[in-house]
Amino acid sequence: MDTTPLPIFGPALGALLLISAMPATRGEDGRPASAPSAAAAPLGPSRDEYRARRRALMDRVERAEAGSGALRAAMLRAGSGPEPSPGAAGVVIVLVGEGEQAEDAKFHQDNDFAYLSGVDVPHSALILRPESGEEALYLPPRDRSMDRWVGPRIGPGKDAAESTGFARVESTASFLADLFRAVGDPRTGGHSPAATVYLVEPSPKPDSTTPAARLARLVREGAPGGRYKDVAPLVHEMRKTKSDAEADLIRRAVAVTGDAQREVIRAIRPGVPEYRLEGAILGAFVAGGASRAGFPSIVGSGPNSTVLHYGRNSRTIEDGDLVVVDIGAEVRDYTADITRTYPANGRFTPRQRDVYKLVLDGQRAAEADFKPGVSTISSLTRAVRDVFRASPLRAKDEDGVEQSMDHFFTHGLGHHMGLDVHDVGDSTRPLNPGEVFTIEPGLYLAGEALGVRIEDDYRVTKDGLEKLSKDIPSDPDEVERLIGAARGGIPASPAR
Ligand SMILES: [Mn+2]
Repeated sequence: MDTTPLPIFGPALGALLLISAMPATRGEDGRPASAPSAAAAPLGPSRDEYRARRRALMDRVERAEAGSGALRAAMLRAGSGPEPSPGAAGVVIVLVGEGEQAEDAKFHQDNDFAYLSGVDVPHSALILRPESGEEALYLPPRDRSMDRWVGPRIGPGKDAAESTGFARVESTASFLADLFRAVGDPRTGGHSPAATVYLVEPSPKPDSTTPAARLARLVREGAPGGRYKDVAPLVHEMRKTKSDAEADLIRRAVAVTGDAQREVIRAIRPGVPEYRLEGAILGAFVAGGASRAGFPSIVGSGPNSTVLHYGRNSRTIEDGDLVVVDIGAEVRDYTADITRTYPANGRFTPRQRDVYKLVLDGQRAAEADFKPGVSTISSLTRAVRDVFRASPLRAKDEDGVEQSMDHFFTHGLGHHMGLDVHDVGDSTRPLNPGEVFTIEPGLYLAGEALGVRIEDDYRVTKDGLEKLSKDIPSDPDEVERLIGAARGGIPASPAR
């Protein structure tokens, strides 16, 4: 490392070492080293889009500051405010990416950092200056001996500026010096009236060890005069609305997840362990170009079909079981989330079919009820609950008491989806064009070892909903036909 820590960093040297330019010790996942260039990556946002996101974030921060800026000017006019000192900065936005991760994990960039940069190199950072529009990306210096282990990564310099679209790409070795130059005058030990600093986790909880928390502690210690604010809500508000390029990545993730559901249809039958289906699912993900599963795959048969987040996938599927398969491929950080419920032997029993059709009716009611800019996930939940309550079907609860079916819908109807499978977004706020979310009603009759969940992914348009997963069959007749066809028309067990 060619940088000398400034004196104020003394007490925080440990943190500095953690977030500064550590040599990479293990590789990324073999995808091109971040560079979101249009030529190299036909799918996904362009570097112009990433640059526009950073500009939009700076605009949001400026608007948020407009009030407090006006106040400061008024205080100065009244003679009650502090004299701004030379070197005291205005507003600074700082984010750090993920560091190296465990040996057994593929590198996964922090979602907010990925959203603003498109860069998936460990130990990256960025500084944005809203007033001037300046932006800089910081990358670990290139290390040729490390390149032999993990392959070439982009490093500081003109090439990375070209491929990422950042105005400047510097070495992480100069990150802290640049940061404190922006945040406050280090000659005063950071005690000058320093900048307003927008950070992720600006007031970290004592037990938080994320790179963002370590950065916040370091900056606060070095520049105690700064005003520290949370940038995450502003980024999350932006992340909620998906661009066309993001929607294309989600469509790809949905398509690969559909391939995996088709593999389940081919492999499912009594006598097969749940994990064999999980193997088929993960195989389809990788074969389809997904980087990984966006969340642990749920393959729950029989009694496990009623366990909402079942994940052991260790039971052997039995004749007469329903099997809940809740899975999502992740493509360039974007995750799909699709659940289908299958009869293990290829035929629903009359009772299973009744419950299945009610769940499907609930989902269709939510689709029909949807109005862009008006509906919320909460309002759709109520619509589905009404359908379940109105059904003549009944089942017994844990105490043996007969209940209407709404009693057995024991989770939320859906959630936003994107970089996170449970993405940023509020279930009580109206869903507007560009937002992507799931509708996943379910009924869980533990006493009958009978669980059904049907989950699809939707993008809000100005007229209504685009069902992204419409090509993945959920109609019960179609599901039976497909399982039968996969077996060459031979039922796995005598029809009942
Ligand atoms: Mn879900």
